[in-house]
Amino acid sequence: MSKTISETDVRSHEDNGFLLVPGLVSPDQVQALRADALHICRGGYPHDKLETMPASTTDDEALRNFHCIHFPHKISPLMKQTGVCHEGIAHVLSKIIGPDVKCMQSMLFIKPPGFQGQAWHQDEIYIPTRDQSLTGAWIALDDATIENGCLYVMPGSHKGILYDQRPHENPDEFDMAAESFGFDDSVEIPVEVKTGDVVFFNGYLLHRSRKNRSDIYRRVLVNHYMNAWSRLPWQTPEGEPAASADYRDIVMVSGVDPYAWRGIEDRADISLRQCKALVEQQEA
Ligand SMILES: O=C(O)CCC(=O)C(=O)O
Repeated sequence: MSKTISETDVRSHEDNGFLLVPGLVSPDQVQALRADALHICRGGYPHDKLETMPASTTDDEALRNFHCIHFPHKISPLMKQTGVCHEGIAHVLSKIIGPDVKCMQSMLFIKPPGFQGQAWHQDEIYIPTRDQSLTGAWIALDDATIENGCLYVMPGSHKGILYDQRPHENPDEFDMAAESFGFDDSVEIPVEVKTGDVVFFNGYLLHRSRKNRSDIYRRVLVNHYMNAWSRLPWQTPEGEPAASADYRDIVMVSGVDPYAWRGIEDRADISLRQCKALVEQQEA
């Protein structure tokens, strides 16, 4: 039986733009997701972007190559079943988004020791839903602390605008993604969490994470969801009318798909943000 959340939790998410649900993913499920993350990094799922590593490669050697793997659920049935479609996560989403919920993206952050975080941003800049229902579910596969680069949020910022972005000037702290600017960030708070906790956050919420200054990996699976009734004009192929565009490489996780008649597409492929590339980029 999945954990249920209270009306107070739902109100808190509405007011603050984020909600921490402790222990939503069980220790067994975390263990399976960690093992699967390692399997992906070792090239265990055949894919031209993922080199198969020799059996002699240590776990550390396999993991430390990767900062983030986008769309792991497209190659791993476990990332899809246990991660994207997690029953407890789907239940919480059905309360904070609405009964009908779809997922369009997953991201597996490995974030090894010494590697950077993400500068201030809002996820709706990248994934623009029509009804502002974009919601991230940030699943901690390790304890996330200030030292190893936990999430920081600006409570209530989801009630504001989408801010402009610019290149940031702190490559030691943040990776190459642009930063949002034009707001007072003095009220940011760190969201330190335990393994198995899940942080839900709205796509307008300003958030960032800092460099991993510990010797512990900070593994996180982040999946993005939205109201299934809102079409998603994202990654629209050239020639498709923008006004009615709807990204259909989705996974339904709760309720019914109002646009089922449009079918499901197979568009997204995994992409890698590799540590080596980041190091070389910084040294260039
Ligand atoms: O966990 C992180 O380092 C950043 C995650 C993030 O920015 C996101 O999921 O949008």
